[in-house]
Amino acid sequence: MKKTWWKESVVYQIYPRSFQDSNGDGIGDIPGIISRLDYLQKLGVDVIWLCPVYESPNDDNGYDISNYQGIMDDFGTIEDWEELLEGLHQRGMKLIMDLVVNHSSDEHAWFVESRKSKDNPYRDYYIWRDSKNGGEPNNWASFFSGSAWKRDETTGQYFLHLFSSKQPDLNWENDKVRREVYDMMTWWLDKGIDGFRMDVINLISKIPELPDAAGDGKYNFGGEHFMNGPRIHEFLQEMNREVLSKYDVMTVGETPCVTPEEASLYVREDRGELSMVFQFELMDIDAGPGGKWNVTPWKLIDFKRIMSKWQVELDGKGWNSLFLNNHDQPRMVSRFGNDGAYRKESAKMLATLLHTLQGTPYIYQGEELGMTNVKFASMDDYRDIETINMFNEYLESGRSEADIMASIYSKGRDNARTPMQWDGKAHSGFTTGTPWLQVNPNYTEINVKESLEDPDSIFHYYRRLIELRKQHEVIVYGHYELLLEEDEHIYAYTRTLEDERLLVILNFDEEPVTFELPETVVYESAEVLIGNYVLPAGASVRRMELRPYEAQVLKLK
Ligand code: TEU
Ligand code: CA
Repeated sequence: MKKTWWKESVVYQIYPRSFQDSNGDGIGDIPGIISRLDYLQKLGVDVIWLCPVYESPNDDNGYDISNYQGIMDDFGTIEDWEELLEGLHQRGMKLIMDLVVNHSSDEHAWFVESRKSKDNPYRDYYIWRDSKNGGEPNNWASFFSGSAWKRDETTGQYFLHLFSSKQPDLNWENDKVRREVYDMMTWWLDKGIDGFRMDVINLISKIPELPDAAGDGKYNFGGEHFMNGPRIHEFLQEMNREVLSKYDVMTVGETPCVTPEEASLYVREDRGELSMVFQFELMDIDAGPGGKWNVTPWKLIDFKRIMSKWQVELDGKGWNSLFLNNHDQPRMVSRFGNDGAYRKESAKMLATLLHTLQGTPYIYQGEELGMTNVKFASMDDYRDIETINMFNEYLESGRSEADIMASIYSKGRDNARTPMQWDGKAHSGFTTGTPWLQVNPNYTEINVKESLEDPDSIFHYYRRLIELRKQHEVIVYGHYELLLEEDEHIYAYTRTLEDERLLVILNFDEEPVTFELPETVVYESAEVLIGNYVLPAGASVRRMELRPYEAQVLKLK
């Protein structure tokens, strides 16, 4: 496998609205991020992925962009942004920007023009269709509830919006749209950024006939007609040729619903498309038949099967991204660990997994503190458009409020978006004003200040994991092999690179459990690289009594 800097890097994701407010308006901003660069450097991360900071009316917190080349007033100015980039580069860190080009805001100048008339030069920048049988052009559902179409009064035609009605989908069939996007990307790259995270990039090529989706609901998921569509690889190869190939950058495509076979088409090194993709197979592990809100218990056997499948099938072909949460997902310690009695142990155990698989690890802000999900008593305290739309739709369909709140508590996107917990002072040191979204009440115990002071904290454990990656090539490039496939409590595997070998042992249970190393793994000596408990002197790796959520990484010789 070819060696590159982005394979050896650890990425830290910043959701700017919730990271650090600098001026007391309750909204995180760029000067706030700048004031925390030393913190990020201390953690040791290599790359920052900055969620959208562009001009936006904030229907979807910046994922609805009204000007791709301007900074949102709430977040600061382009000069602030330039200072941020410089501050990162000075500290040896890189910056990747969010690229949201499946759709724009309806307040973008292109759409303002587009909706004016059927013969406006910008009409074909978006996807317009006539009504069918007096209703929408097809039966597709929006990801954010209801139809994916909205009728526009001016011309009587409908426009497509796979997300909110303030996020019209751009028409990638139009050469001019692609040219505009490539020019805009070039403009940012020439400013010196180090790459892009590409929002729902596998949705940009739709089957032009836009056929009805299967299903008998009023609106149905139409993914088969717009995910990994007919021209997707042509578009990405063109983007790579015209733009990306001219710079030494990393790209990560957000690609929901891809299999490893499909993913390899995006990331195979001989294809010239993307460095890696975010796939969501693990994120779907607790979704029931009705989708993400229908939460069902997950099993470790399935968890291991999914992780192993991606580890094995991409090995030697393309690069994995590794994440257990982000700004759209619940907090990992609440979902896959234990956010009660074993919060610290389980957060460290999950971190051990994240940092010892093959791929590039992504840390979502606050994860390094073991931040948890939140339970607000009232819907008035929620801000996320997906959550609010779902609440209204489900309430109308007769589901009980208690039932819906339970779904929100375990899956709502605001779980990840509560402000960063810096210290135990009012509003966790995030703002001196009123935060746009309330701080999780557990900030008095879980915060940066406490974590920096405690040598045994989750933060310091992450710091050591990141350091280890720099010292042992096997952590980055080693081949993965699953052990104890059928074990319902233990996740164990080896990583091998020539004569270097690691053994990773993780107890996913709150009960102690006995680990027995399969006879097939032969070794002479075992040295502990990192663990969340101290191994008793003389402990044997052949047979170990694992404590609740114990994690050990051993170097075998
Ligand atoms: O998310 C796309 C996506 O498919 C989902 O994860 C989705 O947001 C939702 O949570 C499904 O339940 C990206 C961004 O990460 C997200 O924040 C945006 O809202 C969305 O695209 C639209 O730009
Ligand atoms: Ca602010």
